[in-house]
Amino acid sequence: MADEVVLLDYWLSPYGMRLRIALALKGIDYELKEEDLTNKSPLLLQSNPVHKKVPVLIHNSKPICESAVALQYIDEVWNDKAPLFPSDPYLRSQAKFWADFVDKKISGFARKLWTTKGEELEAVKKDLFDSLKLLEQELGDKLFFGDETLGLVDLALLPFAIWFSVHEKLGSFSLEAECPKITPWLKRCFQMESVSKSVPSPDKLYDYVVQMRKSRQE
Ligand code: GS8
Repeated sequence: MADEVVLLDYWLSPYGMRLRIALALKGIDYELKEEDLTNKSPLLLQSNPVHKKVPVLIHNSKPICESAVALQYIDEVWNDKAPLFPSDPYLRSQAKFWADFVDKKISGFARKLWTTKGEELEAVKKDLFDSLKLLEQELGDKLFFGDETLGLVDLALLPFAIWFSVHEKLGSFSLEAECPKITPWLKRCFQMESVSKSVPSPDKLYDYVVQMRKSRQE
């Protein structure tokens, strides 16, 4: 039976972006169903009755929820190409640790950067840079967190790093000065077709934010 793969997603979802890149790296054809998160489809509510969130991967009619779980599923089912998890148990544990760090620590900054001001914002930025510095240490001199190729931690961090780049462009902070390895790493990621064809670039998101701000002022 040919695989039937459906992705319930929303184009701005950082978690959905992870799965889009993973499926592209593995060369899996899938049907992308864009959700309206203000009016969720019956299929989404049925497929993810617990959290009612995107992304949901549906493989041969079976739903897999939570991006971290779905990434592991993708890597196990389509294991002939582009491994996302290291095969060595210790290295695998470390990749899971840092992907979990991104979820617990880094993901929250995306909202905080928009919703805080003044001194509170300065503290948020400092906290973000401290966290990204830890990730820079983990990256070390490697091309990607997955070494020569994209791996779990690259996919976990990339969608949030795109937003940090947008903040940099908006003049909110200087990511390049504070965390000099993150921007070149992000550029390297975007040189890969699996990334550039799957997720909006920082420039596209920047234009989107500028447009949104303009339309709010009109
Ligand atoms: C997070 C999914 C999520 O927050 C994962 O898949 O890793 N831990 C989950 N999805 C958001 C869109 S991205 O901000 C979502 O579906 N929100 C809709 C809602 O909360 O109603």
